[in-house]
Amino acid sequence: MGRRPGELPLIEDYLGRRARVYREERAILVGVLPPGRLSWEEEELMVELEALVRTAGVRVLARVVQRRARPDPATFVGRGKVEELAALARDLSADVLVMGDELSPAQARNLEEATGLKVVDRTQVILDIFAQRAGTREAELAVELAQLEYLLPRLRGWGKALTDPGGGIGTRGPGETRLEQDRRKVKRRIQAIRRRLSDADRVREVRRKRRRQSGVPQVAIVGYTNSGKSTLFRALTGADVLVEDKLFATLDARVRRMELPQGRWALAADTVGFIRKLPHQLIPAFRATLESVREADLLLITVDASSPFALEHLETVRKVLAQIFGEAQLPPRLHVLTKLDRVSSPEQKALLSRLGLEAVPSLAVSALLGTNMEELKEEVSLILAGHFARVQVRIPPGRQGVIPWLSRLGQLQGVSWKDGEGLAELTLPVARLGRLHKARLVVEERDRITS
Ligand SMILES: Nc1nc2c(ncn2[C@@H]2O[C@H](COP(=O)(O)OP(=O)(O)OP(=O)(O)O)[C@@H](O)[C@H]2O)c(=O)[nH]1
Ligand SMILES: [Mg+2]
Repeated sequence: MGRRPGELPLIEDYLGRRARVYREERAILVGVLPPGRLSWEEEELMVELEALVRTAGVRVLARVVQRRARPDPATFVGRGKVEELAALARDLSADVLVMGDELSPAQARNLEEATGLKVVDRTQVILDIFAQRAGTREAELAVELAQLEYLLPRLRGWGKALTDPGGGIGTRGPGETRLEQDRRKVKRRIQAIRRRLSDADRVREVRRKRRRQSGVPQVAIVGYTNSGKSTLFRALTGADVLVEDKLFATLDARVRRMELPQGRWALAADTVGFIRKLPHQLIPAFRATLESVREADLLLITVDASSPFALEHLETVRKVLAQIFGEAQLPPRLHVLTKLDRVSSPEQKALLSRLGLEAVPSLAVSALLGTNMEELKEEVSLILAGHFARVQVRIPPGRQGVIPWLSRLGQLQGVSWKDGEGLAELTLPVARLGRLHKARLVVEERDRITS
């Protein structure tokens, strides 16, 4: 991101190489779990952490899980484990410990001092991925804000590093300690970013209102990260969006028109992937996604049917949706079981049929090969049928000029002419019917389907 003169340095300038993970680094992953839990919890923690770390580009050498009732307040893992980690890191020539949860500033500092290794937590890894991937100015600002909020309470914790000579960031005012000055600068920058983001919010608000007023139903594609949302979005809308076998390939909500059978259509939104325990600092960065989810008339929930953890991912998605909607009622949902072409083993097939037994209706597709995509569109069209009306519009002699307008208003299925008078068959959003009446056109509703 291009920094303007006078703007505050990035988080890296404060924390040095502690701020981020780097491609050439070699990592040991460390998690703490309560004793005797199910293996899925371990998988959930460690597999996801490994995927995150790999997405950030770092090599994973080992995973270490300690079973204890709760993390040690001073060093996260127990004292004995600290020694063990230091020895393991020496053996493997590892240089960074990646922790499975967010550490307190003191825990991170103590652990670093005790092991002589760099210590990075899950939040930092996620922030790092977001920073690498932010593609719009708004996303960049939201990520920077999250980083600064993470940094602020840690300025004290990293006191030693900051007072090291050479790590300088500007001169000190009289009577002001370096720490106070840093904190003030960070806070000022946080305020400035918040102001700029609220401008962006206003722009988005206008766009959102316009979409709502258009009366065109909105479909949000949501799901666990890497479940195939963008691939499905591309297949449904023809839009050219980034698809990658990485977590958080998509960072902002994109909206495109999606054509449906029976002359219907919808506005589809691709969204940021859900994961378990998203760092709270990142919630503003998810705002665009959250809004398109809340506004949706239909949620297409993608589930990677080829993943052995498909049911668990679905559970995570369900929890995130419950958080987003709170007391409000969820819109209609459809589970789209993706990557059908990869489902081949008996275990995978068994899982696929279990997924089909969920309370929410489902359809298995391969967006990559196009399998069942027409069926999916049919299904979506059916669910959204209530948003559309099919009408006949009488076009009085001399008013042929309205035809281009009609075809912008809806899908024009055809016009027949008799004695200079036209009869247009039109499918349009119910919310637009009033515009026909306003244009003083005589309308006969054909088959308004309500579902
Ligand atoms: N074989 C197969 N691979 C698929 C299919 N759909 C998606 N993929 C692959 O799965 C990976 C993730 O796909 P994306 O569409 O980027 O997933 P996403 O849910 O948008 O991911 P994030 O934006 O990172 O949360 C990519 O490597 C895709 O090529 C499918 O139907 N079949
Ligand atoms: Mg995506």
